[in-house]
Amino acid sequence: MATDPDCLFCSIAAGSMGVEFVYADADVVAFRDIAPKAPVHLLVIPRQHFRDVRELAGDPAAGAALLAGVAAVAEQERLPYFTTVFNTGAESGQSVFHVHAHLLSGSGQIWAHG
Ligand code: D5M
Repeated sequence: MATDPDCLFCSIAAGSMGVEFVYADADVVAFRDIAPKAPVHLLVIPRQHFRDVRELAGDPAAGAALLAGVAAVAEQERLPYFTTVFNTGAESGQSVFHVHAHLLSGSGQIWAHG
């Protein structure tokens, strides 16, 4: 499995940063965003390193596993609705170049992440 020793989210996924996982399986981990933009703001990431959603698209099984992880987290956290955002490229607001799904929910509002 490809990981990048210089990548923050690879280190988080490896468990070496002490970040608490809300959810984990063989392919993905989920944890709380450090700067939440909604009452529920989780990040769901593959254990394997992909720079962004474009690179992830080159591995359909990994892409499907990430989406399955998003659904599993939502089910576990009993979220009846949620918004999922993939920022792609610095101009979009992507600041960590390890693909991650923002999962936002709560308070009956529509949440976006810029
Ligand atoms: O989203 C990257 C997100 O990652 C941003 O919302 C902050 C979050 N972040 C950065 N470092 C951490 C740690 N250490 N724990 C939890 N969350 C973190 P982007 O779409 O790239 O802007």
